[in-house]
Amino acid sequence: MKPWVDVYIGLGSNLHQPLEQAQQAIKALSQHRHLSNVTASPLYSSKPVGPQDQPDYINGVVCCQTQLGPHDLLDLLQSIEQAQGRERKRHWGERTLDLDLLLYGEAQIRTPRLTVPHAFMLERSFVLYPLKDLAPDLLLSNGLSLSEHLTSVPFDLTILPIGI
Ligand code: ROI
Repeated sequence: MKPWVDVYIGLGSNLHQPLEQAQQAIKALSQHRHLSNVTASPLYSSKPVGPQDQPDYINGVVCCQTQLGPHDLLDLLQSIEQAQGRERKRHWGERTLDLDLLLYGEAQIRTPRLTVPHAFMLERSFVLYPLKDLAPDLLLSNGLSLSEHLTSVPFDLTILPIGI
């Protein structure tokens, strides 16, 4: 039997009814036969990182367990993005749905397709705060706790008052 691994997935959308995109993605993850114990953070609205002439984003984080390897999991995430008609207009620009593999257990992965932990996750409030909602005691691979990181990243999000 392959081991079960705890994974964290970042969710972002700012095109084509972003809230529905995020909720649909959470549903697809929850129903997938290769994922179990799927839990989602609250959803947040956030100002774009990157060009400012694009709509605000909906962001959240999903935690689950899987026996899939990291690249198979990446394939699964990309298939959900495609199923929801993923559209990306420009670099660091608006997108229908991003599902980013943030953490795969404690693995450090660097391949042409995948960098885990996600390269920018420690700088981004829209990743760190929903991650804290799910795993307040998480220790990161650089030896720091999530709370220690949060002291250097201001809370600039709006929590959405919507049950998911
Ligand atoms: N900005 C915000 N606020 N949320 C995102 O999910 C997001 N995703 C991106 C870029 C374009 C970097 N900016 C973002 O990929």
